[in-house]
Amino acid sequence: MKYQEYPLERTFLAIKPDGVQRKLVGEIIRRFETKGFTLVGLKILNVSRELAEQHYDVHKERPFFAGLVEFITSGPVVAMVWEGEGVVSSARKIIGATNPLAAEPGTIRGDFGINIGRNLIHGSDAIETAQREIALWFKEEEIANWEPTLMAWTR
Ligand code: 3AN
Repeated sequence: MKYQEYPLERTFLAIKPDGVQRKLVGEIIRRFETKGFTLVGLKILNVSRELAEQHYDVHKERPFFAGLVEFITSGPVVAMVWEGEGVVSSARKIIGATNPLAAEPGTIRGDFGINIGRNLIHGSDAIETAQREIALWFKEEEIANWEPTLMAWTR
């Protein structure tokens, strides 16, 4: 049976402008690769105000909403889709707590950040959120399908 008939869990991750400007893209990708997850979507882009507002829609009533949109549109962002069993919650653990000062050492935010408004990376908080965010940021044809033989060692 084909691998595509067993779709694995997916999450959406975005390295924010601070992570890109600090040249942490390789370091961040390395952490998810070496954990064993599979990269199926990857692009660098300047985020439009419209995309930013849709992405952060759940926060639109929060006082920091304008700042969030301002920041995510301020420079290139690396948008990614990662695949693997349990990837949504595992990626959140690898990323660490929202406030980098509270994030454990060993996590991305714990190792590289100090500012809640500059917390380096976004990760979907649930499977349903991931589906919404992947559809918002990626076209169907921008997602790669790995051959089952290549996937075998992670399953
Ligand atoms: P997370 O990114 O850990 O899922 P959320 O979804 O609660 O955190 O918040 C979305 C983004 O909003 C965070 N990544 C952070 O950049 C920003 N944010 C959250 N809380 C605050 C806050 N109190 N002040 C400024 N920015 C915040």
